[in-house]
Amino acid sequence: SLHKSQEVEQTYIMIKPDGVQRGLVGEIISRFEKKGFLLKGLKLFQCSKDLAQEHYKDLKDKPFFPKLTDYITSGPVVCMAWEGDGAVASARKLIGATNPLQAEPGTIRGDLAVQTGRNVVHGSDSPDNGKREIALWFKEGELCQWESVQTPWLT
Ligand code: FUP
Repeated sequence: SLHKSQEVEQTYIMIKPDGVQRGLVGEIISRFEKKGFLLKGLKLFQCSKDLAQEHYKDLKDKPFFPKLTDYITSGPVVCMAWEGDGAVASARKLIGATNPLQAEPGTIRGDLAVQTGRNVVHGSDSPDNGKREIALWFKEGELCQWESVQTPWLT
């Protein structure tokens, strides 16, 4: 079934509406692909307010929560599931700090964004949230079980 291959860590990465609008989809996907993680799911998707609220439920009492869910639903996002040992923490490093002005050069947010409220990409903050978010954003059958022939060169 959908969430069986969980000996291997998976992270949910999402290009937010500003990343899609600004034509940064290829650039952002490319960074995870070049790093060497395995792409297990990918789709362009317009999400509902309900889904955005569920995704960010831990932040529901924050003052910026309504703006955040408006932003995430303002246009299509790109949903991705990436797999690999240590993928969650490594993806967070590739993404950079939440505030793009504090994100290091070389990170996605450090190179491509200026506003916390328009920080172009999301990445799960724990392996458990990786599982939870992939189950939330993808339906059964939308994830592919495959092995890259490059794997022996990467692990
Ligand atoms: P991150 O894990 O880096 O995405 O950061 P958080 O989970 O803390 O925040 C989720 C999203 O809420 C951020 F990507 C942007 C938004 N946010 C704000 O708009 N203002 C804030 O002060 C903090 C976060």
